This record gives sequence, structure tokens and C-alpha cells, in this order.
Amino acid sequence: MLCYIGVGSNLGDRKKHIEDAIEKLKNIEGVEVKRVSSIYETEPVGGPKQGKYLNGAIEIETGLGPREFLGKLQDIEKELGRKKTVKNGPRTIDLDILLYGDNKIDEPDLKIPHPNMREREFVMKPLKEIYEPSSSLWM
Ligand code: PH2
Ligand code: MG
Ligand code: MG
Repeated sequence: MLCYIGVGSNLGDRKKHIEDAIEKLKNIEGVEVKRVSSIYETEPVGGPKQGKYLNGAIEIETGLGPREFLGKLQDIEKELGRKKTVKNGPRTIDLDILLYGDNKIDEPDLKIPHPNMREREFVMKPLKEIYEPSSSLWM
């Protein structure tokens, strides 16, 4: 399955958190990191007053199911010191599944495509750099 994830960080060594997350993704069995977008500095959208983010997008080929893959992303977030805070608040690392093939999932803890991604410049700009349109016609 061709899958796209959004990555963001606005706490601590933001660039290192993103690099570490990509390394950890590469080390997951059944996950191949195919492309990584440029990393952009972006103004925070929503949430409390907080620092600027670094944001990027990653293209992944995986045989894992969406739930299994989500679990792996959450493990990486924990390993990189992500703490539960307020909604849209600052975070060391955020890994969101944006697209998972052309699957549509609408469950309380897993929504694909990622809600509001089309309105979010910090998601779409890096995603458009690496998106492979052959897989679906959603854009
Ligand atoms: N993530 C959020 C809330 N706001 N703003 C920017 N610029 N980048 C993000 O990744 C981001 C955000 C919640 O996930
Ligand atoms: Mg998230
Ligand atoms: Mg997010």
C-alpha cells in the first residue's frame, strides 16, 4: 500500500526529532520509506500560543494494515518523548497518516484521509512535492 504521512515538530531540536522519526520508520519491518519532502518552517495553526513548526511529508510503501501502521507511528511518537497535551498544542513529534492508498476510514481515533488536510498549507505544500498521483484521483 502506498501511504503518505505528515510529520511535524515544534519543541526542542525539531530537525533532529524529524530525522530520528524517519530513521525509526526505516527500521520498521514491512515499511519502506520511498520519498521525503523538503522540510518547511511554518506558523502554528490553531491551539494555544506556541512556537513555529517544522513540517514535512513522507511517502511509504507498507504491507501493514492501517491500524497496525498507526500503532507503529504512535510507538515512535512515544519513543521520541511525545507527551499528551492540549489539542493542537506543542509537540516534540507528530506523525499523522494523511492517505493510505485510497482507503477511507472514519473511526473516532483514525480518520483517513486526515481531516482538514486540504485546507492546511503546512500539510499540502510538502505533500504535493512527493505525491504520486497514479494511485488515486483524489486531488
Ligand atoms: N499541527 C497541529 C496544530 N497546528 N501547525 C503547524 N504549522 N504545523 C503542524 O504540524 C500543526 C499545527 C496539530 O497536529
Ligand atoms: Mg497527530
Ligand atoms: Mg497533526
